[in-house]
Amino acid sequence: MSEVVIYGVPGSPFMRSVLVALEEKRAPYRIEPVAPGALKGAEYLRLHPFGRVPAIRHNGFELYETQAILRYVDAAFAGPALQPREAEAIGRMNQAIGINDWYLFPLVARVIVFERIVGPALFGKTPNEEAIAAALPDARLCLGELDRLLGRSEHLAGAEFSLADVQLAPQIEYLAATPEGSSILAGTALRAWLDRVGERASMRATLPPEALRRAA
Ligand SMILES: N[C@@H](CCC(=O)N[C@@H](CS)C(=O)NCC(=O)O)C(=O)O
Repeated sequence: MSEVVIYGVPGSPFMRSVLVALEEKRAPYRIEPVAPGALKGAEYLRLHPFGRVPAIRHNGFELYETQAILRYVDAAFAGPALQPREAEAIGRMNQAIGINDWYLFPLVARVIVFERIVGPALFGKTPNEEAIAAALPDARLCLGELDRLLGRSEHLAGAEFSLADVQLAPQIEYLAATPEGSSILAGTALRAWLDRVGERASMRATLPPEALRRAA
């Protein structure tokens, strides 16, 4: 089995989702770290013209966009299926992934996690309290809606662990480490889900670098 090369900034929650999927599949992989300052450089832009992480190369095949990579990994490797087969579960999985990509990451995590954790730990910045306060309504909406959709299910798409959990858990784990995320999640089913999913070997094996964990 040839290894997957993952290009990314260690600590990126999107990159961690890819690592979690590979761990779940027990697929061989190697991380090729990219410095944040190199993301918009000519060399990296050849691999990912939008200058984001992650991107992968596998058997000469190059791919970027986390959703696409996750589905590729699920199709390319044996091991437990990471996508349900039943229509409603497929719908829920894709809905949760959409909420992440359109609302949770750009409107909430990108602000609160950056201001509280990434900025101070990696760039020595002081949190911008106004930006954090402005993101709170979307944080309540996103986490509240994910909590509602999860309901009494074990996982986001229903009974089975799926790409929805793979995509959302790294993002929500970071948010949960901020005072704002922690307070919104307190006592919710989503908090219990995060604790359950966070105990999986794939999540334990892919923890963010120490500097980011210390800052949380
Ligand atoms: N749609 C992309 C989003 C990836 C993304 O935004 N990654 C962040 C790191 S977590 C990034 O590359 N940020 C660098 C930047 O915004 O310049 C995906 O799903 O892979």
